Amino acid sequence: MAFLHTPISPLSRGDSKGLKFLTSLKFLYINLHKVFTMKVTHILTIFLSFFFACLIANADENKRYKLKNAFKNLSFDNPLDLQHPGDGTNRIFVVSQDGLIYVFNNNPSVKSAKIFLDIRDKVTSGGELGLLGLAFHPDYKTNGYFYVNYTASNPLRTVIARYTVSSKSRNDANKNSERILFQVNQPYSVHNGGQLAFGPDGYLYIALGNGGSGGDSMNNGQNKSSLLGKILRIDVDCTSENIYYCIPPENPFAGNSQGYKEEIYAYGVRNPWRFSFDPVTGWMWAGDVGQNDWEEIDIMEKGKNYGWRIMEGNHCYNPSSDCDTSGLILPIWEYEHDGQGSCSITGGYVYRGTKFPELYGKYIYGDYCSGSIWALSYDGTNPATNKLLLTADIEISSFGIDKDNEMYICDLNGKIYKLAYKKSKN
Ligand SMILES: [Ca+2]
Repeated sequence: MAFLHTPISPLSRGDSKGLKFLTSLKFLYINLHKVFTMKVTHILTIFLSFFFACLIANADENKRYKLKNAFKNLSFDNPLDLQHPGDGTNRIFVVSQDGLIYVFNNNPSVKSAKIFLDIRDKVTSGGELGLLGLAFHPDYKTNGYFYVNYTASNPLRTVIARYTVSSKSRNDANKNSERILFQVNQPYSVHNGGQLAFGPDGYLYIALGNGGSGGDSMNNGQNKSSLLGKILRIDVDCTSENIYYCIPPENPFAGNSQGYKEEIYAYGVRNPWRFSFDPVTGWMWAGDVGQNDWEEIDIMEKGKNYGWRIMEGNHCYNPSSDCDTSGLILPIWEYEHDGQGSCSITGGYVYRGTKFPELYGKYIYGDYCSGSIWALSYDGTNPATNKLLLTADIEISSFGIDKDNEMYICDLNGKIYKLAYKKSKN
C-alpha cells in the first residue's frame, strides 16, 4: 500500500481544481485497486483452495493399500480371532479353531507364540464349528477372567465358559478353571455365531447364529423363546455358588412372562460373524452373514428385530415378496454376492488407530470369500458410503485390534496381516 501515497503526495501543492480532479482520480485509483486487489486475493484464495483440495484428494487417491505380514515368523492353524487383554501389556492372543489360544508379544519380529490355553479335548471343530471367540474381562488385570465361545459334541452344543489365568504365569491359563455359564443345543453344525465382547456398559455380549439349517428352517431368528439367532447380553459380575452370570435388569425381555429368553439383547439375526464396539461412539457394529444373495452390516440396538428370516438385507426372504417389514430394522449397508466372488461378510472394527488417519472413524470389514476389505463411513443419519481398500488372496476369518487400536486381519490359512501403504515404508 505504501507506493499509493508516494506519487500523489506532490499534488497537495497544486491548484484546487487540479487537486479536486487529481483527488477524484486518486479516489478512483484507490477503489479500482481495492476491487482489483480484492479480486486478485479472492481469485488467489479460490485457486489455492482448489489447488490444495486437488492435492489432498490426489494424495488420498494415491493411498493404495496392501496387506503385509504382521508377524512374519508366526502362523497358526485356522486362526479365527485376535484379541488383546487390555491389561496394560502389549500382548496379542490368537484363537485357533481347533481349541487353542496362543499368546505372544506384539512385536513384528517376535520369534514364536506360546500356547496360552489348550481345550482341544473339549472342542468339536471343523467347518463352522470350533473355538470361535475370546473376550477378556474389563478387569482382567485384577481378576484374570476371560470368556470363550466354543462348540462341543454329545449333544452338539455351544458352550459359553469362563477361564482364569494361571496364578504362576501371565502367559498360561489354568485349564481346570473352566466355569460354564450356559450351553445351548445346536440343531445343525452351521450358523453358530461365535463372537463375545464386553460392551461399554461392562456387560458381556454374545452372538449366536440361528443354528441352521438353510433359510433358518426352524425360524429361530424370530423366535424369542430361543437363544439362537440372537445377540445376547449378560452380567458376568453377578455370581453366586454355581451361577456365573445374571440377567441385566435393563435387558428388553428381563422379567417377561411370555417365556422369552431374558438373555436376548437383539434378535432376527442369521449368523453374526464378528461384531465390535466402537470405543468412541459406543455403537455395536455387526456383520450378519446372508443366506443366498445379500451380506449386511447392522448397528445393533437393544430390543430391536433385525429381520431375519423375513428379510435378507433389505430384501424379502420368507416370504420372498410382499413381506411384512413393520418393526424391522434394516441394515445400514448391504452388498450382493457378485462376480468378484464375495459371499460371506466378516465384520471388523471402527478404526480408531493413528497409523491411517484417513481411515479414522470408518468401519473396516471384509468378505471371507473374495478377500476384499472395505471402509464404510456412517454418521448415524445420512446413508453410509463405502470404499474398497484392497482385495487380497486370503480367507478373511476375522479382524482384531491391539491396545493402540491398530488393526489386524486373520487369514484362515494361517497368517496374521496388517494394512500398509503400497508406496511408503510403513
Ligand atoms: Ca437383517
